[in-house]
Amino acid sequence: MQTLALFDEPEISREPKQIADGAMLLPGFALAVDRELLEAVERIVTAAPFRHLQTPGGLTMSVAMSNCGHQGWVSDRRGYRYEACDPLSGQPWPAMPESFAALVSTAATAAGFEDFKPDACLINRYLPGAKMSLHQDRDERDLSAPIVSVSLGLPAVFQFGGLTRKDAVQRVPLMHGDVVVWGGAARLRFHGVLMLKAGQHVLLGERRINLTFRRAR
Ligand code: MD6
Ligand code: FE
Repeated sequence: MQTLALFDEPEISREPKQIADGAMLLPGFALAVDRELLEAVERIVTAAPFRHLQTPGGLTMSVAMSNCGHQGWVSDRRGYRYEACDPLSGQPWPAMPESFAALVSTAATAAGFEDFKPDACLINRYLPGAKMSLHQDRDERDLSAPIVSVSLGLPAVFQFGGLTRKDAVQRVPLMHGDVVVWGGAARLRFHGVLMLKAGQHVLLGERRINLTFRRAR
């Protein structure tokens, strides 16, 4: 009885779930390649280590970040922008692994966005206590491309709002292996991540890693 009830739980279904017009949750879409993704992340952050960026307002972000791909998202006192080189090393960001590009393009197609070719992958690392305040992703030149986001490690609660900061916010639990694809009418919605709760994940221990793929240029 218990087991049957568990299989009926909507939150563990693998069915794609529409979060809003233009935004889809693909539960477990990245599970089959989770180890491969994490090995690639290890290689990338050996070359371009996680760091806590400063906001233009002078605050230090609780989420640590790195990037791979032709463009990397950075923030400092001068503002938010994309840079081709890691400011820490002066070297180009590590290349985006073929496995990332393939997964992301398949996910985008499954959500109705054909031919997504990301040039930027932001890698976010959350330790317990880290959070991301409500924001819009609007530093990309071409807002017609979707964004694909892959969650790994500890579960988090994604906040999904509207087109203005004061709009009501939905809470969407994101588990290890979940992929979110959004674009079109959802592209400029406000969103954030609630403070990460302590826990232990079998592959990542006390961490959550999020990969966010975009077309920046
Ligand atoms: C995160 N994600 O999940 C932060 N932005 O850690 C984002 O800020 C985000 O997941 C745009 C689209 C999807 C995302
Ligand atoms: Fe974002």
